[in-house]
Amino acid sequence: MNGAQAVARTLADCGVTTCFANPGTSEMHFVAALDAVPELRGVLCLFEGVATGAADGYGRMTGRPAATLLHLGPGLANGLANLHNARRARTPLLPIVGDHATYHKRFDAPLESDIDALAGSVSGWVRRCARSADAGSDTAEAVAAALRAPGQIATLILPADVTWTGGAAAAAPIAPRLPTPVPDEVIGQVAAVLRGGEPTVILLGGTGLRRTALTAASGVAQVTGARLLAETFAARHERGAGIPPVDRLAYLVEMAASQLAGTRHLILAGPSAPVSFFAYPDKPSTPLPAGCQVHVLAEPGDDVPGALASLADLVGAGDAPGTPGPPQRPEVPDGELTAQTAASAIGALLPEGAIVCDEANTSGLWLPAATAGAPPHDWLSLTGGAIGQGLPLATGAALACPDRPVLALESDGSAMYTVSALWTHAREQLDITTVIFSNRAYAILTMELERTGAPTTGTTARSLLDLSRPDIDFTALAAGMGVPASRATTAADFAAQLERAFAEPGPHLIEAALPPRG
Ligand SMILES: Cc1ncc(C[n+]2csc(CCOP(=O)(O)OP(=O)(O)O)c2C)c(N)n1
Repeated sequence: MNGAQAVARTLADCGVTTCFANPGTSEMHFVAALDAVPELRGVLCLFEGVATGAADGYGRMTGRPAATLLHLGPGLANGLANLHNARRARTPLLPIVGDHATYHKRFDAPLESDIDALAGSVSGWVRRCARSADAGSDTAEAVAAALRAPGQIATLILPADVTWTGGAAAAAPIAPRLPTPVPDEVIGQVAAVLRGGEPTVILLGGTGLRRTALTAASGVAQVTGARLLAETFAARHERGAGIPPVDRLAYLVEMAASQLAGTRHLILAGPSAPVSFFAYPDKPSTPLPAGCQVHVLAEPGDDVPGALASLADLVGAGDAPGTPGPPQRPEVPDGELTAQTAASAIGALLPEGAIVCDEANTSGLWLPAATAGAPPHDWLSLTGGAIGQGLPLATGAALACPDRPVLALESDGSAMYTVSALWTHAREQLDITTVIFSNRAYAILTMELERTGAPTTGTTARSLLDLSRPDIDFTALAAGMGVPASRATTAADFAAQLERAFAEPGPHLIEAALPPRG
């Protein structure tokens, strides 16, 4: 067995069954090894940012890492923004980065670069495989590292000669570190805070936003009077009818501050303490009111649902069912197509079990309310603020859950970063409905221009935030990559096209022509 075969065999034996790949010369032996290991499915992505974003979506939905095959430093660099989002999501993910043969590196060939430095910027674990005899065991360690609770990026750098040299062997899986149980003492301290009766918010994040955790948290809120909020950009939030609803902490720091006004105690169940996304002149860096005490019930690597369940028992909410959200959908809208009427159509038609990949940005303002009472679904957000995530994320979610419909909600500017994901949607015939909110602007930045206090009247500045001249024809882009596409100009059109896309298997794209915001 050569090193590449040992890596591929070990991945499959460790339960890694998908590899999002954009290979080059140094990865040819790994590419060839995939034919010898049919349990490991290679999925071609036409840009590395698609491969890494897809692995993020896959990992969020399965709890298991996908591998990505990336070509030396430049390939990894192209994938870094979505690896950054995956790091923020705490997704288990296993980039395999090919490198020059060990003896070739000293010649400083054109693709030579500092892969270790690039990998280190997003990875919790990095290993450069030194010889083919180690390829299997290094791979098994990488899988265990990726799975280490709560999940992290574990990067394996694979020199070309390691892949083609024989004498390698597959290695057995290694048990990863599981979520840590929260000590009774900590749960007791948090229960005491809740019993104190002062205004308290429980901020839920990570695995605290799954159904069982939400039910326990909702019981705690019912019995103690604490309020629940969800972190602003959750990796995966289970929501919809029958699941206790939780509002998200707002993106804008002054709105988040008003949600938290008067709070004396903030209890963290999964997330870090909230901060403002950016600094602005004259605005605070944190939305927490002065004097608010922060208590950590559970850190991201802890057993967050378990801690909430124990807390519910301790405060006498063990049998309380929580307050599940009622089934409630908006009417199918009529009239002008706006972000608001589009949200109503989505709320009216969202299929049960849908996985929503949300990169709608400013067009997404009305989505949470419109979909709160839709049948149960998962909501995946832009965790790290690096746009260009939504279409790749949907790719991975669809491959992870082939029996569930996926809805990618994309704003036009963000879609263009990784638009080649549509080609993979078509090639793999993924059941993804993509909605492009086409407002022909970087609309959020027109708001941010004002919020930062920068002068707003310059025509050059305005033109850098405007996506017209020329208008982007997303139906033509989609058709060119094999995805059936249509354009909606009224709310009724949009609803009809959405209904059709949900009813037919395979990928579809709908360009929602919104009033221009440029
Ligand atoms: C990787 C990356 N590059 C640039 C940015 C800066 N940025 C933030 S929002 C934005 C424009 C978003 O426009 P669009 O996706 O059309 O959404 P809209 O604001 O119109 O709702 C840009 C360029 C970013 N967040 N991430």
